[in-house]
Amino acid sequence: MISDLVSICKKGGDIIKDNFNKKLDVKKKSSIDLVTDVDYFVEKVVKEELDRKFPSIEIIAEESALDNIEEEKPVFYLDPVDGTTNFVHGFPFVAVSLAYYVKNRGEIGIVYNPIMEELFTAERSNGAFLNGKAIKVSSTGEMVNSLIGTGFPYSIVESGDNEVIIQRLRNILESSRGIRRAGSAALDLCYTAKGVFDGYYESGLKPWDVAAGKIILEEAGGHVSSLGGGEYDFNEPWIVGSNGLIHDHLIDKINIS
Ligand code: 2AM
Ligand code: CA
Repeated sequence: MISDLVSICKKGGDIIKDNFNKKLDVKKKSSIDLVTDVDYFVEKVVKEELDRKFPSIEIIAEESALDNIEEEKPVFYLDPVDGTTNFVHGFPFVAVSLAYYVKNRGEIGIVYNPIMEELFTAERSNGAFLNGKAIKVSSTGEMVNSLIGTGFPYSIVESGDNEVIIQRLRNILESSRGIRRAGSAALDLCYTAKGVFDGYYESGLKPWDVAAGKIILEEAGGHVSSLGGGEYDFNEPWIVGSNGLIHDHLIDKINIS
């Protein structure tokens, strides 16, 4: 199954690559939440291919998600373009993210960045790979030696009260080597899996943003949790991922509200 899914993601990725740095028709879902015709087109092509190969498996995809999904059933989570703002602005941190879940448990995760030609893959209990080579998380054990990824919800503009978000940033800035805000949750999780980031946290995400990256990070030896440190599920407002070693230290800095 995974090789079929990789081929399908590559088809989607080719469309992203062909349209990167081209003039795009950009629409707004909210004041800073963008969508382009490429998001819709990649989603259409990937969904058609999935339907053809795996007709009985439900697909939950960003641009056509329904509310009444039975997540107990086998399901694909698809984000056709994760990092749409990056895509629109020509920042090359953009990916197709596809995951296969059975009974709410991740079985396969694929995150493909066609611009940087990075294909992250993982199957449960079989390790995580970047372009076919095994990857694993960093061995950094202290916050002071850590690079931390994060992201901010699109609602940050409307919400007005962002003091807690700023306080978390302050805590990380004052305790780590630095913060990166790269703009793709799927790739942030993969960069934690690859040992580039030592930890990552974000709120306000949807299943298709994190479903694939979560398996990849776990299979690379990392740990994923809620803000309180308990098990992460898609209903949790916050996701925290790390190499495992700094996990509690990271939570200590951000679990402040
Ligand atoms: P997107 O590019 O597919 O929209 C940036 O911080 C990351 O968070 C991206 O992966 C972005 O996904 C996602 N993101 C931010 N706010 C979001 C929201 N309200 N709903 C879904 N995804 C969001
Ligand atoms: Ca998207």
